[in-house]
Amino acid sequence: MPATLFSLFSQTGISHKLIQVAENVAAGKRVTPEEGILLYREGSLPFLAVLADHVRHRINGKKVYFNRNIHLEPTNICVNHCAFCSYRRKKGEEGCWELGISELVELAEKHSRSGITEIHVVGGVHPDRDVHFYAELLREIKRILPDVQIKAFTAVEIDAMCNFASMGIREGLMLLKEAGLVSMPGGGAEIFDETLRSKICPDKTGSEGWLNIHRIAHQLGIPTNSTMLYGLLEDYSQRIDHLTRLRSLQDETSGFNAFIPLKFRHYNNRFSHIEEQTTVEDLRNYAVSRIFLDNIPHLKAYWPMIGKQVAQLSLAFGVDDLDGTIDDTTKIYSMAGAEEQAPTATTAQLVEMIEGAGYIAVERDTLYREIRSA
Ligand code: V47
Ligand code: SF4
Repeated sequence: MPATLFSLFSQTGISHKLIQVAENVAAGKRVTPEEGILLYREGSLPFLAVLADHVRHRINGKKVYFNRNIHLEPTNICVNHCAFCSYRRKKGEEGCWELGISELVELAEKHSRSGITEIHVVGGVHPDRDVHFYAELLREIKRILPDVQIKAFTAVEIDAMCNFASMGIREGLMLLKEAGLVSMPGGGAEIFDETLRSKICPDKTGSEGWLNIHRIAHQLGIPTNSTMLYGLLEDYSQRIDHLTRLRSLQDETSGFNAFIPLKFRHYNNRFSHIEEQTTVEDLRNYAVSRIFLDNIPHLKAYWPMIGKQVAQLSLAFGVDDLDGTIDDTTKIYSMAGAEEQAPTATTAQLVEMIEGAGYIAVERDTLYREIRSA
């Protein structure tokens, strides 16, 4: 770190240990788990902002990516019982839905008129829908919209749909890839710490299972995203444990495109009594994630979860991806109490958010190939 910045930090009463971490980061060295915990515990908002912005510049310059996308949520009927979920319903319960293939394709076609390049498919684990059903869905979408890229199914959904068809994960993923899957979203990771995981999502795919499904996807040439659910009972060392496991897998495969911190929203679920994290803590979390995950190229702020204003602010804390236009097609976060009850952003709005914060807006496709710079 240049001497001027070093002396600036020492004048603000920041500990010698933290300044040492800053020097290492400035020199391009990897942050250890112990240093990661220190950043979470002691790093002030402006200190973390400077370091995270430094790392984001090294990896992405001043570019901020977005895409034109919609979500398709085939069903919210789910065999699992995650205690933080506000979305899941039992079969026949009020508020449940299950859309058939033709209804889903009709929805996709309707939204395609706005020029989307990506469809993100994600939903509950429906007990009667296996990998053959979902492969057929992808084939039908591709038949009608051959140019649209499909990012679909969390590792948890893949695990269950293959299991229901008595098919191995590798075989199932190959079938889905053949049917049109180009990428997988990062959901279902929650928090890897096994003790906490067994409290918040006891019947979900385990941590090692989640990581292994992503490993197999990467080996098959299917890039994926990664997430961490935060603000729900975990401590900083459990967050760093989670990030360390992601970083190790990325060292092995290089298959993760993006990391998306998912803020626990507490409306209408079994953890409603837990206060949500503050905006300052959200921004600190983006920054530490950017500093720690030196090998995952993109850090995404998912604005339907966090709101457009905080998403714009997050750009100063290492974020370089604002997801997409969405067009009011997802219910996961509106049902959990997010500010965005009908999440929609125009391309112009996303560009304005990015340029307004002093960055360069770049429209991307699902695989982060640049479509156009504003
Ligand atoms: O796995 C559910 C989370 C995830 C709540 O890859 C909750 O581009 C907070 O993974 N509070 C699914 N989080 C969504 C997801 C995602 C979203 C956007 C983009 C991408 C991507 C992936 O939603 C679940 C779970 O971690 N979730 N309920 C809640 N109350
Ligand atoms: Fe089902 Fe996903 Fe909700 Fe868990 S978070 S209950 S897997 S829909």
